Amino acid sequence: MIALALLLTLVHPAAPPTGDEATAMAHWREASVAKETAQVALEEAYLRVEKAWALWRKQEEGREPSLVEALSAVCTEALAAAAQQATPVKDAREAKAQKRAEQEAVAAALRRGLEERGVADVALRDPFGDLAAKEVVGKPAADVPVRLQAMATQWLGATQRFELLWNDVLRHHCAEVRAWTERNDEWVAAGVELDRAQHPETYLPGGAKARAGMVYVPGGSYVVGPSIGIERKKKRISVRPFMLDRCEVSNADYAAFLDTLPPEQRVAHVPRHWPVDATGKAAPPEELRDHPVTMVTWRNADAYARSLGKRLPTEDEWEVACRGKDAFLYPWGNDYEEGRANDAKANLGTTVPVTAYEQGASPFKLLQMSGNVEEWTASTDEGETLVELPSNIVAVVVRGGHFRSPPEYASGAFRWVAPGGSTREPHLGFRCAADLK
Ligand SMILES: [Ca+2]
Repeated sequence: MIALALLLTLVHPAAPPTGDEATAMAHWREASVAKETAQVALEEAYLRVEKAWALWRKQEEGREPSLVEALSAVCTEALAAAAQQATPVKDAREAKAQKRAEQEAVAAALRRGLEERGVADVALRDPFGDLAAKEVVGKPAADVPVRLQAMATQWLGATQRFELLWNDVLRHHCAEVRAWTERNDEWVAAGVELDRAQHPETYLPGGAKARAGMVYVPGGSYVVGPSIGIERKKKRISVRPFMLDRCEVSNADYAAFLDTLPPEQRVAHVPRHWPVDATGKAAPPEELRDHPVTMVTWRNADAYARSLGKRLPTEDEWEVACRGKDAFLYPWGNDYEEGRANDAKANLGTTVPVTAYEQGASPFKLLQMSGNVEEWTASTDEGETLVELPSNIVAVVVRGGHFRSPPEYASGAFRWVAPGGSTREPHLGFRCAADLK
């Protein structure tokens, strides 16, 4: 069945990329290459600095004078020279500038001191110099050795691991890391642009991404009807913008919902054909995990939607999402085309995965608005929106037809009803809507 669905997909190959898509793809490729180059540079920098650090530690073992003594001497000298050059300051701004100049002079002296001790790698030498200068400038001269000792211990301590030094200190001061972060940001931005070009329907006005797995359906004026089945006249309606699940809710999605319920609540929501183990845990047959959930009542569907902060779509919302601004008869247009939906003509006699039949997508890129399983809505035949089901026999509108429906019954025009509290069918499922925040 899956193989057949895949075969059918081949009948309608994907369209070549549009100009915008091609530009976005070119950006994405360019940014991907830049990021990979930066990644290599970063890895090289890490290894180089780690090597320099290991050498530094080794050289400093038992060396006389110790590193701290040597750097303390350099530091004290630089501080004394800075003190001699200091002039009286008029205000806080001048005091700040003088302190900064002093820090720079001490940092430069420390860098020279480190170079004399064999530390040549700038990624290691410069941050130590800069951070140590900040530690000692403006503090009593007698504290210099203690403060340098504390820093040197952090950098050179026997138990110090290089990755901690790198992550906690060096990476914030390392040019390679900054370059890598910039390349990474570019790569992410290019990916978003590519996604936006390929899937504009998953973005809300203003640029935010719609909820995962949902598409944006713009609000406004639409024509619905005329309908067959349970008839409804043609009319113009207005809907608020909303989001709708791109696919029917799958068995795997529904199983995840059941897992969140305590056992006493779960039992009311388990589709009857699912095996239940001794602990009360229910799971769909493995080969049907990506097929639509079926044998669920309106209450089950409603509970699922609520668990995710979603809701069932009204009949009007469902219809405009299926038929689009042009009020097509079928999701893809006004003419029936075999191979675009899992309906009776497909002759499969059962469901297919919820992501199949991309070639049957609606104008808003929703899948299987025609066929596979028909879908619960939140509306009664009279057009009332159900917040809850007042009784089991309330007739709820179901739309879209299913795998045994002839084409006209799997069209956007066909509507039917089913008692919401008691109907469980192997050809009836649902998808969820959500409001824009
Ligand atoms: Ca469907």
